[in-house]
Amino acid sequence: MARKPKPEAGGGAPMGRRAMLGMLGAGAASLALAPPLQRGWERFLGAASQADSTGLTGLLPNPGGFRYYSIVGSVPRKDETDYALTVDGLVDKPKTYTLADLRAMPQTRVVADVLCTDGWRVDDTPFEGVKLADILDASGVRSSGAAVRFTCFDGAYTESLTLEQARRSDVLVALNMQDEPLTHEHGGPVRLYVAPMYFYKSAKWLSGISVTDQVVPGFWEERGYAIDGWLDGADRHSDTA
Ligand SMILES: Nc1nc2c(c(=O)[nH]1)N[C@H]1C(S)=C(S)[C@@H](COP(=O)(O)O)O[C@H]1N2
Ligand SMILES: [Mo]
Repeated sequence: MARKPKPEAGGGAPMGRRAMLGMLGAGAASLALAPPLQRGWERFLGAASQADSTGLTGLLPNPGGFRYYSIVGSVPRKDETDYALTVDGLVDKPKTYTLADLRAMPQTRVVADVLCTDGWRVDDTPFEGVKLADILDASGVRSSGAAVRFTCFDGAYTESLTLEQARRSDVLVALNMQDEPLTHEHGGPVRLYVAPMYFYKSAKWLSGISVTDQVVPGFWEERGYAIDGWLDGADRHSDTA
């Protein structure tokens, strides 16, 4: 599948009809190639046609909200009673964290612009949680470790980072978004948040962190997305935590 179209500049600006039709075309192309997204696109287009007789209003840049993405139709709900985050792979001290464990660790707040490759953005969004670097440090990463693989309790989505990327201070195991506990729809109770990269890197419903000896491409990366999902202008060499 081709890479999703690049985001429009300037979030709230009206989009020309040509651009809207271009997005429709891109959507139709991904329908053919990515069946799991089809339901999402149908809901999306359905909502658009309800909102406006042209059927295109919903494709305008979102004035302030997020769109929900899930590659699967339903995801189990988890809370403090049954949530678990497993850290394993090339580490000396594998560990399983409860939500209470994560809440008891030092919390970091990062405010940055969220951008999806589909063209919507939400500027200045606060996320808060535990630095992934702290979790990696506590696990005793072996010298053979070079990358991190993320798995999710939706049972399907995966993501990856190099160890160097994973140790940045703007990469969080996030518990809060917009200063509220992460909702189920946004990947709660715990999601990954990779501030300097496109939002597909920020795996929702995070359940596993595994240190690997090389990058294992994630769900979208196996389908043509860049493994390094840097945003334009991101400082790729930001100091580590
Ligand atoms: N588990 C899981 N994580 C995911 C996705 C997904 O489908 N499943 N979609 C990704 C994409 S493409 C985007 S844009 C964001 C959307 O996050 P939101 O639903 O909170 O807006 O989640 C990312 N993380
Ligand atoms: Mo996305």
